Amino acid sequence: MRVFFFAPTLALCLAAHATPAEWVGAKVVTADPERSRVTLDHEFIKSVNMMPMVMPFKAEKSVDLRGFKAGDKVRFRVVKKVDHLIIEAMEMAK
Ligand SMILES: [Cu+2]
Repeated sequence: MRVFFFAPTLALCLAAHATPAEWVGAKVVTADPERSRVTLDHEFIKSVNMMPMVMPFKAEKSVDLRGFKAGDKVRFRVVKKVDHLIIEAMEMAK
């Protein structure tokens, strides 16, 4: 039984040490759902200490970009993958 509990426990431990991604406000500049790419005019991103700017992002396959167009006010979460950022969630801002 013990061996079955080992892997989940380790995963939880690693997750607890990762910086939790926060929601960041942004405005859509361009959206390319076919290539899972979106250019955002984003606010300060605390988790990676990035100043506000316009920049392109790649989104995870699970993020559906079809509902977004230039000018939309959104909020998104990014995760750091080695040397780049990838969007793991994005939705319209309220
Ligand atoms: Cu940036």
